[in-house]
Amino acid sequence: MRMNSVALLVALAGAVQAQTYTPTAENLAARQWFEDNRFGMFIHWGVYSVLGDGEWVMNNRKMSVAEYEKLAPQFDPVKFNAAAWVALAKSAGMRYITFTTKHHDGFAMWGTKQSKWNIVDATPYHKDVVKMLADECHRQGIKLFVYHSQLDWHNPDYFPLGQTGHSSGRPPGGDFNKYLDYMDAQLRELLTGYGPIAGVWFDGMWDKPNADWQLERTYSLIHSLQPAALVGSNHHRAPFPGEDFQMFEKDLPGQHTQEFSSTSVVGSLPLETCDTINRSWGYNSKDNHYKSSRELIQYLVRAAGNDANFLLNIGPRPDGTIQPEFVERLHAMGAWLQNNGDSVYGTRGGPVTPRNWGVTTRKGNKVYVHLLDWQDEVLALPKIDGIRSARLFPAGATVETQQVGGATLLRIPAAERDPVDTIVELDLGG
Ligand code: JFZ
Repeated sequence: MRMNSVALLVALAGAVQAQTYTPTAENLAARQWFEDNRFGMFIHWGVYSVLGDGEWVMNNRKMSVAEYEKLAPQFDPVKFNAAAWVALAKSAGMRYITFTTKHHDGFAMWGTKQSKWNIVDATPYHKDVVKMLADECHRQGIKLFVYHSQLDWHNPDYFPLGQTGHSSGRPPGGDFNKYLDYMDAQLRELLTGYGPIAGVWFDGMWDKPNADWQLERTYSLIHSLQPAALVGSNHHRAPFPGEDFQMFEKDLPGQHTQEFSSTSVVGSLPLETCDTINRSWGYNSKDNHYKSSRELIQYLVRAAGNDANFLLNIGPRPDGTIQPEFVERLHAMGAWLQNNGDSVYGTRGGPVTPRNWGVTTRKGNKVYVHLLDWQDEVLALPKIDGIRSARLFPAGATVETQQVGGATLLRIPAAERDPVDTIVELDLGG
């Protein structure tokens, strides 16, 4: 009787184990690196950039594959300068780049051998920009993640169709398993020919949420080729086994400000949230709704206070240049991080949960209180014990604190407040 239940338990544990993904030590170290570095550059760039109307233009304008393929001969980014792009990311204080290797239009930004629908074979440029970018990232010490769309509006084997891509004119009857083989073969190329890849940022599974994506097969392929590569997917659901970070789009974790993330749950993996500088991911020549540098810096700080990274997007122009409105804001963020970065990099979400007035971050025995939107002289926090000193960061002026009942009061005269972020560093000693 007893033996039987033990045997049952062993069998159950085995079954659970089969579905449990155990990250390697180097993967766990990479997760820590990811959380410590907090700020990355998202780049949406592809043949769609030619039309200057965002990365969804094929679907939005109901273009057929044949019509859309005419964009490739027009995509000739002669001014693309990988060194300058990577240097721009670094000057913004960004520590990694997530690049669209393949978006929903299926176009490969590297010289894939799986299809001629790629930048080397189908454009007059004939160069492998993923290779150029990867080499430059490695040279300048920035990590490279690859964005990869599981949704594909171009490949005839992406069938049955999901919620999008219905005007592409592909004949019905493709073989989805063949498509998944194709995707894995492309991922194998990216994970073997381009040096260390920091991670894979999947997107598009939401197009066919109930299809058998064979995630375990794809995820274990990635981890077998590069164990430290962090897998994440923009599916807006709780993480699946084999994923190493969880992402939120245009949303701080758990805030549910976007309709598509209303059901997302914050799990225990490292978190990342992404957003745009204007309102477009891919280059959009008419979109001039730029966020201010202040808003972008505050978003980065709020992300850190929510224990999340911030992946901020640029959509370069089709000639390979980056518009001045983006460059200007990135430089402003970099300048701010030069002075204040110690309160962001290497931190985790702090002891006070995010509030309307701002957030807290922590690192070792230091707590950083970030006042982002606070007009009054005194701020009351839930009581923080053991404060040895409180000072403005980085300037150093002492901040008066007072413990009153269940609260810790900070007094910051108006003259000492910073319109972007007033940072108070609390030293908890110990
Ligand atoms: C996706 C892409 O479609 C978009 O082009 C861009 O790359 C962005 C970063 O990711 O956008 C999404 C993904 C999921 C939903 C909405 C937009 N969704 O689930 O509603």
